[in-house]
Amino acid sequence: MKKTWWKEGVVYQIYPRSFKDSTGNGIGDIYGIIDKLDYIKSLGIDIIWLCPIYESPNDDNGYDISDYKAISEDFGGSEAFDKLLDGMHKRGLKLVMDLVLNHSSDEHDWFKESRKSKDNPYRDYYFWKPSKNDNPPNNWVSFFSGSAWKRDAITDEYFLHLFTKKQPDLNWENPKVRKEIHNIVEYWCKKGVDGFRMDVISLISKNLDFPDSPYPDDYGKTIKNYYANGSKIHQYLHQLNREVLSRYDIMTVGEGPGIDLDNGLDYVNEDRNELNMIFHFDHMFIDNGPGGKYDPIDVSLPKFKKVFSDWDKKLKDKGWGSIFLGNHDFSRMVSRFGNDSTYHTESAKLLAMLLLTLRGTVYIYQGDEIGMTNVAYPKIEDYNDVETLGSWNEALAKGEDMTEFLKLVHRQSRDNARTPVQWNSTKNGGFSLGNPWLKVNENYSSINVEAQENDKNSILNFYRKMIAFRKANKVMVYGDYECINPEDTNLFIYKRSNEKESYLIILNFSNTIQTVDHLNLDIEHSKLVISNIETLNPKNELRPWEAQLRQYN
Ligand code: TEU
Repeated sequence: MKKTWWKEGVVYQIYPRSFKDSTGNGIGDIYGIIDKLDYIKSLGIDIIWLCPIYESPNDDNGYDISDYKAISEDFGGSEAFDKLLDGMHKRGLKLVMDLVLNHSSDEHDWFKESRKSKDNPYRDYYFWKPSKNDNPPNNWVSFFSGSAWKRDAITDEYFLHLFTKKQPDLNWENPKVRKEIHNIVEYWCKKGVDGFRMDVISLISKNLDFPDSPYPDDYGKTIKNYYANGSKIHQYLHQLNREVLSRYDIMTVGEGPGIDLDNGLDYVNEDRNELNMIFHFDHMFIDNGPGGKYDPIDVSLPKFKKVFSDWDKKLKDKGWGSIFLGNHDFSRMVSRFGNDSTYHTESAKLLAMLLLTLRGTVYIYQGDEIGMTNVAYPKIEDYNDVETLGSWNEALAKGEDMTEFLKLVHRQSRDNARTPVQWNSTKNGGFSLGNPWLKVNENYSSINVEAQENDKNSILNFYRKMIAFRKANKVMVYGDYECINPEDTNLFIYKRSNEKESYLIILNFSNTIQTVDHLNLDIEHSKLVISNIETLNPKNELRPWEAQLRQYN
């Protein structure tokens, strides 16, 4: 297995809007990030992934880019960016930019031209189709509800938008589009950035026949078979790699709906020269019921374990995994996979131990290092996320019980992860002196960075301990992984080992005491290295949400 910096580094993901506001306008910005670089460094982080900071009308908070080479003035513009990059490199931190190349904003110059006329030179930068019997060209539905096609009055044709109607899909079939994209990637490489997270990269090659999906009620199947993994996806990624990426020492991680165990390795197989890593969602959609995200089911621990075990096996020889339990698109990990009330601290630390003892590159989402939790705003008007609002309006139109639906929003909204970072117990959790664009979670007075800095047993200091341990013990990065108890519904137990050392990780994912005697773990021949509960446990049993990292003699 080849060893590289991006396999060993620990990544910290920043959603800039919610990180730290330096101006008082209620929106987080680049100077706010600069202000916190020493904090990030103090965690033991090596790499920062920044969600989009380009010029954007913010229909989807920056995932709708109107100028790929300009930094948004809201965030401080290019001067702030140069200072950030410089400040990071001086501290030995690497920067991964988020690139949204499947679609642009409808306010991008390309689209403004494209919509003007059918023979405009930019027409084929996007997908335009005539109506079908006065209806959209096919039955495709947008990720954010409603048809994926919008009729444009100027030429009376429809354009494709798999996300909001302000995010028209770019036509990668057009060599000119690919050239523009290569040029953008090259621009940022030359600026000195260290990598890219490529948004919905699995969607860039479309089925040009645009057939109706035969599974209108099974969105996951429609995505996998019709939107994602198109016939030219690997050709395009390979070309991007050959012509630009391969000339720089950078890391790439492609994000993608529709990426699964059948096709995942092809994106990252080191013999193919495409991407270094991917984000799949097998564990992140694990609580989606038949009706999708707003039809949630309980998380099954055996299924959860199987996702990690299957992917480890799939990627261990020729690929490399991405280990994450949350990001800006999902509920908070401690609220989803842990227990954010009675066992908040224990379960947040247990999840930290899980993240930092699996094979793959670890991604930590801002605020998870202090155990930030889901929020429950009292009314829909408090929410901002386009996906949440789309689902809300759809439910409303269907005549659903909206009091019940608000409870689902509390559980599932992407805004759960987007509430401002809780720095201290002053106004707005120290995020902003102004009016935050999204309300701060009220629990900031008890859950915040400052309080945890002062507590040696805090979640924050446990993250520091786990990151330091991982970096000092490369067996946690490269060592073999073996799950001991795939079927158990309460405990997640696995080994990490190489020729020289062997570790046992025991995680109690339940609110009750669990015993391990029946498992033949040979615990007598191991010593406890790290535990998430300070008081010693004299018995061979695991207390609720107890996590132990043990080393065999
Ligand atoms: O997300 C893609 C994606 O798969 C999400 O739409 C996901 O299905 C959903 O959020 C789960 O609730 C990426 C970005 O991470 C997201 O923030 C953007 O909104 C989206 O692409 C469009 O660019």
